[in-house]
Amino acid sequence: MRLYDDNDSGNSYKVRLALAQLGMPYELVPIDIEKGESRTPEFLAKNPNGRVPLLELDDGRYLAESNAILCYLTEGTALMPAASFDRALAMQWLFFEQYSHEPNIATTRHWLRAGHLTPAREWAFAQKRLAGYAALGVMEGHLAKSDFFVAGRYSIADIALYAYTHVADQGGFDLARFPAVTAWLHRVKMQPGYVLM
Ligand SMILES: N[C@@H](CCC(=O)N[C@@H](CS)C(=O)NCC(=O)O)C(=O)O
Repeated sequence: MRLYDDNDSGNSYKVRLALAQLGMPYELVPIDIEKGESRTPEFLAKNPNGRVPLLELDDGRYLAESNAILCYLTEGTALMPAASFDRALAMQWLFFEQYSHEPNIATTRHWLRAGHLTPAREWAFAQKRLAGYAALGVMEGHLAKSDFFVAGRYSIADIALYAYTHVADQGGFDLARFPAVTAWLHRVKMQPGYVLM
C-alpha cells in the first residue's frame, strides 16, 4: 500500500498511527499541502477532493477520508470493536470528530501554524475556538466515566480523536482545563506500537 501524507496533518497521522499499531507495511509518499502538492492535476486524478491522507491499494484503487481509511484498515482487528452496537458507537465518535472536533481544533491549529489567520478570519477563528472547547467538553464528560471512547478499550475512535486533540495546544486550546482528556492522552501514548506525529 501507498500512503499519500503530509507530515503535519493530523488526518494523515491517524492513518500512520493505525498502520504502525497494526504492523502493516506501506510506502509513504510525502505531499506538502502548503506547496499545493495535493492540488496538482496528477494528485487530483487520484483524489478529486485534493486532500490527504489518501491510501493507494496494491491493486491500484484509492481510498480517501482519514476515518474511512481507518475503518478499512482495522476491519477484523482489535482496533475495530467487534459487537455491532460498539461499532456503531465508534462511528458515532468518528462522525463527531469530523463534524464537531476537527473543523474547529484542526483548522485553528493550521491557521496559526501556517500563518493563515488573516484579519478576515478573526471572527471565524473565535467561533471555532468556542466550538472546539465545546467538543473538548463533550470528550471530558465521556472520559471522566470511561478510560477510552468505546467499550472501555482502545479503538479507532481513540485514534481518530487523539490525532488533533494531542496537538490542540498548538491551536491555542488550554488542555489543562480537561484533566480526564489529559489522562486519556497519556493512556493512548502508552498503547503498543504508538508512534509520534
Ligand atoms: N475529511 C478529510 C479532511 C482531509 C483534509 O482536510 N486534509 C488536509 C490536510 S489535514 C489537506 O489535504 N489539505 C490540503 C488542501 O485542502 O489543499 C479527512 O478526514 O481525511
